[in-house]
Amino acid sequence: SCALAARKIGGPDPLALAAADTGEGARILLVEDRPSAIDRIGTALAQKHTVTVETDPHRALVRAPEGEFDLAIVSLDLDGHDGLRLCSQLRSLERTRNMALIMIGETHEKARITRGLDFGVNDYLLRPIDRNELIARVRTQVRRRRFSETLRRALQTSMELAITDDLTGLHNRRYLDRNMGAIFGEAALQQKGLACLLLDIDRFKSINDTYGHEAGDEVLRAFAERIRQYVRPVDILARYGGEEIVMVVPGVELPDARAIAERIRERIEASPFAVRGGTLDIGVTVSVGVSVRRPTDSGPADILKRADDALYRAKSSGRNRVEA
Ligand code: GH3
Ligand code: MG
Ligand code: MG
Ligand code: MG
Repeated sequence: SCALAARKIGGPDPLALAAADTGEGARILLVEDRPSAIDRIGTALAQKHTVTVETDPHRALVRAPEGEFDLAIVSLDLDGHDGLRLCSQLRSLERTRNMALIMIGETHEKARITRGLDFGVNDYLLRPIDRNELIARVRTQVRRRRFSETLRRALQTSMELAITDDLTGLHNRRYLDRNMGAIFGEAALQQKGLACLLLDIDRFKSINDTYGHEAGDEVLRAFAERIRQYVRPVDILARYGGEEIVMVVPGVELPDARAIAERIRERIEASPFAVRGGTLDIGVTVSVGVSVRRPTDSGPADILKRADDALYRAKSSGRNRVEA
C-alpha cells in the first residue's frame, strides 16, 4: 500500500476539487413512508441525484451500508418506528458513520430534532418541506461529506508517503526510527530474540560509474524487491541509507538470523538483475552485518551499532559475506 501511495504523489489539490464540486450526482437514501412526501422529495432531487426510497427502517439499515450512499434523509415519524433511532444506528455503524444525515420532522418535534443534532445528525427539514430549501440543504451536506472524504484520503496518502521511500517503495528511515523503540521494548519485555540485518550492496559506486545512475536505480529497486521476498508481515524492511537496507526480524536468535542473511546473500549472488527493459543484466553481491538483542542493550541503537560494525567487518574481510 505504501508503494501505491508513493505513486499518487502530485494528485489533484483537494481544496480545488472541493471548490469545483457542484454537489450533484449524489447517492441518496430516502427513508420515508408517506407517499406524498416520497413523491415530493423524490421529484425535487431526482434531476440532480440518484434517490433510493426505503419505507421500512429495518431494511434501510441493511441497505445503507451496501449502497455507498453519500446522504440519508430520514423521516422522524415513520409509521410505528423511531426514525431518530435509525439515525443513531447509522451514526454508530462502521460503514455508515461518515454518511451525511438529514432528518425530516414536524415543528412540534423540536426536542427530538435537537437530540438528533446533538448526536451528530447534520441537518433537518421541517414539514411542509420547501422544495428549494430541501435542494440547498442536500447540496450543502453532499459537498461537505465529499470534502471531508477527500481530506481523509489526502491525509492518509501523505501519512503513507511520509514513511515510504520513493525509489524502492520500502519503508524509510523515519519509519524505522519511529518504530524501533517499540519493537525493542516489546522484545525486551517478553525476553524474546530480535535480530537486525544490515544489507549493503558491494561496490555499488562502480555500478553507477559503469552503467549510469539510472541503471543503478533500477538495480536498487530490484534488489529491494528481491529482499522483500524474505520478510514476514511482522518484520520491518527499510531503506537505511543510499544502498543499504535494514531488516528487523522479531523473535529470532543469532543462528536463524545468520541463516536468513546467508540465504539472501546467496540469492543476490545467484541471479543478476535485468535492467533497461531486460537488455542488460547486472550482477551484484551483498554484504550483511547481523546482530541480535542482548539483555544488556539499553535501546535499539545498540543493536543497530553492532550490525553496522559487523557490516564493516564483512566489507573489510572481502565482501559478499555475512558477519555477526
Ligand atoms: P562498498 O559498500 O562495497 O564498500 O562500496 P560501495 O561503492 O557500495 O560503497 P559506498 O558507500 O562508498 O557507495 C555507495 C554508493 O551508492 C554511492 C552512491 O553514489 C550510491 N547511491 C546511493 N544512493 C543511490 C541511489 O539512490 N541511486 C543510485 N543509483 N546510487 C546511489
Ligand atoms: Mg559503503
Ligand atoms: Mg555498498
Ligand atoms: Mg553503503
